[in-house]
Amino acid sequence: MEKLIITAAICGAEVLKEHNPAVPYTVAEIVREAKSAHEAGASIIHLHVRWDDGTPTQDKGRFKECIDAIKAVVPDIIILPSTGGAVGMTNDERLQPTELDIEMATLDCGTCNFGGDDVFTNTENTIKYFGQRMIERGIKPELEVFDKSMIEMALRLAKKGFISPPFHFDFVMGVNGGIGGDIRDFAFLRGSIPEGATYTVAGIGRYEFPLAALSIIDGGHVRVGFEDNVYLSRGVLAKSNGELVAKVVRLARELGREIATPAEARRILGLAK
Ligand code: KMH
Ligand code: ZN
Repeated sequence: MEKLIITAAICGAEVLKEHNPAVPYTVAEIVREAKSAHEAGASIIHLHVRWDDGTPTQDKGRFKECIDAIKAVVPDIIILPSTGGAVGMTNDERLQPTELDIEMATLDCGTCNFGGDDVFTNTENTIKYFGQRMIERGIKPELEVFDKSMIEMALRLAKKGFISPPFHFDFVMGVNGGIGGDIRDFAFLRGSIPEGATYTVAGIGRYEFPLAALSIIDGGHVRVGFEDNVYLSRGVLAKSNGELVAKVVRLARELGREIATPAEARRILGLAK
């Protein structure tokens, strides 16, 4: 079995300091959280950025500032910017980080309710547009799927040339509007991706660590972080993203799975560098 790639989703667009005071907004806070996650064992940082007041932005300059600042402290880490941004942003607003020198980016493969009146919109034409951009820029997409139909959408668009193999999926499970986070949900998604594809699992809220354990056993990879969950255990806020990553490392060690370095993650994912 390959070593375990741990992605830290350190910031997100929706989670606030009101949920956990350690949620990063400023560049310095984002660097602090990326460093803590890297030191604990993360090889990928899934990056959203904010203005200093916490407002989510896809501003290219802000992304560059954050990426440069992270790379100055942890030069080898893989940065995986979001092209999802926040609910309600336009496609071109969302695509700004793809204008930078990045190895990977998220590619959201369908529309999903996000609670209340929020709808995270990704039409077929949006997915084609984003996929095409990533092919042109040599950026490997992480295929974000919030439901099983989104795997089918990704594979259909791959046949039409908008997404290139080898595929790397992120099963985002337990979103209010997407697939649940139980074992049968995991098995359904896991059994629906093609042979040779890699995947990571991002369990939302209380699903984070049970799904991490399943993925560790199954040979998949794991995403944790404040974007998905702010608790280390029931009622106990994590002090940092590093604490969440460290818990995955402990689970992996107990289950006999080694942790991938960024260089090993690049090899496993077929990244050029
Ligand atoms: N914040 C969500 C609306 C991604 O990063 O691509 C979208 C999201 C997915 O977080
Ligand atoms: Zn995200």
